[in-house]
Amino acid sequence: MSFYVTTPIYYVNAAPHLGHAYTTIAADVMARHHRQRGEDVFFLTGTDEHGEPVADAAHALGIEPQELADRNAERFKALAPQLEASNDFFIRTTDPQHEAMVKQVLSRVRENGYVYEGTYEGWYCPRCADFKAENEIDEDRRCPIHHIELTREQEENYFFKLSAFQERLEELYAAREDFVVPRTRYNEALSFIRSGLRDVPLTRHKLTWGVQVPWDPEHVFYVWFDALLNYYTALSYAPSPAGLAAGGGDLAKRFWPASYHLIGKDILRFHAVYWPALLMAAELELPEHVFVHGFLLMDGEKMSKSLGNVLDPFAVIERYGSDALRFYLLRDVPFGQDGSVSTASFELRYESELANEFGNLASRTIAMVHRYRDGVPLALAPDPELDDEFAGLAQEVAAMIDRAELTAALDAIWQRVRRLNRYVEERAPWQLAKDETRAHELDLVLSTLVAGLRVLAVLLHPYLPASTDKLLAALGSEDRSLASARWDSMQALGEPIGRLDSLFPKSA
Ligand code: ME8
Repeated sequence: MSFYVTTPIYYVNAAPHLGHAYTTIAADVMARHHRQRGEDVFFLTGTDEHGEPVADAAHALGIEPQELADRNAERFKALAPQLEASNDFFIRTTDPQHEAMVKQVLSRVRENGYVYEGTYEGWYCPRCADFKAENEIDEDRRCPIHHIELTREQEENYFFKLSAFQERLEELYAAREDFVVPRTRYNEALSFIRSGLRDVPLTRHKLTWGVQVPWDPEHVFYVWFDALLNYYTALSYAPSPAGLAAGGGDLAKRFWPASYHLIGKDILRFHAVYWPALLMAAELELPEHVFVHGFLLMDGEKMSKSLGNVLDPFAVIERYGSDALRFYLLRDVPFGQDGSVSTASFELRYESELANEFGNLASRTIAMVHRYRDGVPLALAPDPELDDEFAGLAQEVAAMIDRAELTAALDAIWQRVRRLNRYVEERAPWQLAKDETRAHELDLVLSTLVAGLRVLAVLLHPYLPASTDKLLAALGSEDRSLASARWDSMQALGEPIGRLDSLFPKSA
């Protein structure tokens, strides 16, 4: 089994912000979960460095686009490890291997008859690097996303014959109802297709900052075609990730087509319409799923670098740690929908859930095993009273993550965190410890808590990699595999457990 997950490649016209961190975190949760299943995983992220948004930002700063790209690509690259993102490769679209492969694939698209010369005229947003359809434009001719004035552009271009794929795209959507998820986004993409596809510019000749068109060096490829192809080109030169290596070193054989492209709803049309059409034109296999998440909102507006209302993920991580940020974003904003984020709701989740519910459960369990049993829980099967809630949990979570329901899966796990907290309260081990005749009951409760914590730590590992590593180490368990989180095979190891510092200190 192989699993290939991608994030969008981010524009280097400015520094990374929380919105970028969000998609990267979500993709990382999926990648880590699939590795826990023993699958051969490839997780790709990177930067989109060509096109007008980058060229304009560089000129505004009085520097060359390459210099700006180098500067900001470093910041995006640095963000990944700070988020604990386990990406296998970081692609930059200025990588010469990427550029060479873009030329090769788009030349094939032309040889296959899907490219022609023509004149394009339309309303253009330089920040989106996109022409807007008439029905997207409001009366004052502003970009619905950036609120800047659109410009009327007319250009001699090469065109991509998107219209030739009208029927095949409709067939694709009819045959594969989970090609785009969630459903609302599928419907949106399908209605765009049904409204009639028009050909789109494939090249630009007013710009020089891009991948040169091999059959006409006066032109560069329109940035979106160069960018979308990253998902494919990366596999031609990324180093092989450690893994099962089925199919040898050829990553395209091992991982293509992608299992999931994760994207925000702002770039739906490119991924749900242009991308499959382009792949058909290049005779490449289509991805299994495009998952479209919503926007993180602050004060009701989409956070974006151009609007300036950004919340700095670096600052949040420095104070609370990356796990807290990962947890908050996937817990508080239902994955797939828009959601507001704020420091107040962040602090509430941190205190009430991470510190009080999970952190406390872990530290009091470990403290009780030390206090009452000198740090050695008995090797007993866990209390059958919890079977209903814990047996089958790993499979339930896996099924949800298969559908990219990351918030629902986290919620299912969290209900069991709460269940285990209730179990402690109901059984009151501190009372049992006072009565020698109830020693066996106490052993059962302690073994059950240790087993329950191990299940929770393994299942939470993709969401909270740093703190669950500490917890599993304290529990004496090196195993992170999903199989090790099966309740029916679970028992305390009968080995001494370690000590644990507070996982989520309140004074953070
Ligand atoms: O569009 N909420 O790059 P980009 C949630 N280079 N997610 C957000 C967000 C927010 N407020 N803001 C950004 C591009 N994102 C192109 C992509 S792909 C072949 C080329 C995330 O830097 C979300 O994933 O504008 C969104 O789709 C992406 O960042 C846009 O990043």
